[in-house]
Amino acid sequence: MTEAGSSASRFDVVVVGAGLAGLYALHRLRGRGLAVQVVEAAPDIGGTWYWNAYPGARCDVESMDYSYSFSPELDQEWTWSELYPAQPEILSYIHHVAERFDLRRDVRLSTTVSAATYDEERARWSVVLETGETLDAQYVVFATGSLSAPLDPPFEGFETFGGEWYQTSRWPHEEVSFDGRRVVVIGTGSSGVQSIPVIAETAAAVTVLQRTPNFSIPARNRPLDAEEVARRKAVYPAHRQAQRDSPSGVTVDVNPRSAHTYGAEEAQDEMRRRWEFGGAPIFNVAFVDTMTDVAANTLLADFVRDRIREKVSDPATAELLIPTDHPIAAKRLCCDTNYFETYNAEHVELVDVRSNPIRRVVRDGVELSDGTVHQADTIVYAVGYDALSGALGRIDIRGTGGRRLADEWRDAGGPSTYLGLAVHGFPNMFTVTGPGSPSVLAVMIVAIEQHVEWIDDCLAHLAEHGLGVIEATEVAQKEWTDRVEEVIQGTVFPLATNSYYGGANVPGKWRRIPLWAGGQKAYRDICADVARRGYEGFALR
Ligand code: N01
Repeated sequence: MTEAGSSASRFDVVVVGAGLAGLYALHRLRGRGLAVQVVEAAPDIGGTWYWNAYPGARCDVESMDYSYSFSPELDQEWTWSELYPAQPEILSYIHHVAERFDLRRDVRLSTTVSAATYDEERARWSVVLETGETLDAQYVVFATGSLSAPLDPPFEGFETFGGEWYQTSRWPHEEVSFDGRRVVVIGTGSSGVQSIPVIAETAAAVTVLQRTPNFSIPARNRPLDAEEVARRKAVYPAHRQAQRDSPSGVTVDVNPRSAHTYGAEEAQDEMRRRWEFGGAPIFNVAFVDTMTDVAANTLLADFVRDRIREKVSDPATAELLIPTDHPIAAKRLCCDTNYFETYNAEHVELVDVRSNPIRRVVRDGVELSDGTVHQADTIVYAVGYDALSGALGRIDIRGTGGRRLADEWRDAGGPSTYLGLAVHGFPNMFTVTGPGSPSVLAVMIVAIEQHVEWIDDCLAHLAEHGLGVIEATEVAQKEWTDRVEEVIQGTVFPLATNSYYGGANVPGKWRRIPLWAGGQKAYRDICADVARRGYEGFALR
């Protein structure tokens, strides 16, 4: 193994990305004496939680669940202030972890990786930086995130706008004021749903240009009091294990009963109880068959539709806000604070740009197809990401025989991986929460820890057995990709035909859902079995 510091550009492992995944990979792999270099494009660590500093940005998983579980001491010493953590608090937590485990010294910030090429003769990767430098490594770990390749404003003329404009996915770290401003917001996914109510608190006028409405569940966020925190901390280790043993990474009350076993009133009571409790994780498991049975799903969707009608005073606005084109939770379920209520304010207007699409951005606002111009001082774009494979696709990754990862996946009609961890033809390369794993269907930090620990164990196994190369076999990759597809086809996810889960939001992108929908725990067990059987499905040498 390479000695740390023996050569400035030679490492055992290069990790791309210094978000929650890359930082944990650094901690684990360095802890075993490997020379690790993390490369991060942003000016600071944090990944998603660095970039998404938009007003209202908050995690939709409870803070005491959405944090690293690898250190019981860390669990005890850090105290969250709110049930659902806001972006600044998560970023502070990440900074704390980096200081506590002395991570920053092996992270290179403001450095973009442009290419990575596998040299078969040397069995090593050359990781090329935008600076022109090359890092040489035995292994490369892409901790690049599932929702990290932002889409630019997709409108002609966006750069000609005379006012200020922002992207939720690349929010500046300086104060942005909406005071007295006319703000146009484009996009009503999770980012729009979270930011619109906060922007409306100070803006003079807010115009939301909505193409597709989304389901959203009230977060019912609140401060955490000392007693509750102490109570939870007392059972933290057992709670962490329960998270790992759960279907999605959180220990919510999963209803084991089918919606079909309920009488009408009893079903309403069950859904009402979950709605009042708040948060998306408990709501989409209201019935065991919510995600597999259209009628069960419709029952839940109709319940939310009725709640939207109750919340929004103007019936026409309410109808516009009600999703009708996809099953509930088949696109990522949003979680909000006062989202629907915001449309009751006099200065907030909802405009349907499905029937009258955005034509272009002009100097003083946004012009629709019928010629209407919505005047703006500020435009906020919350238009989403080239998800799941986008960050990997933006790097020129070449494996054996010069094969390009992006071309392989394009030609295969979508990402093809083994376990979402490795790709045939790309030896010694790992992806953390890659396509083909539970990824965005699981609580991300739980999924991250599982992947990083699996990779760490794998590298230990190779070292112990005097091996230096690992590659997914073509057969194992095909079988896994088929299995992922088979599982997703047994769910309602494919009925959401315009979801980023299936690549629909990026013109020309693959159209399949490369997500393991069989549950986080089942997936974890499969990965553990693969390792136990001597890394079955991988060729080792
Ligand atoms: O992105 P999105 P996001 N004209 O893709 C609209 C995570 N996240 O950043 O649906 C008009 O969901 C587009 O409309 P349509 C979470 O996993 C989590 O909001 O394509 N509109 C849609 O409304 C989430 O799912 C948290 O018709 C256009 C919006 O832009 C994921 O990140 C918070 C348009 C994009 O929505 C992505 O969420 C934030 C056009 N030409 C994010 N192009 C939490 O933890 C796009 N749109 C709570």
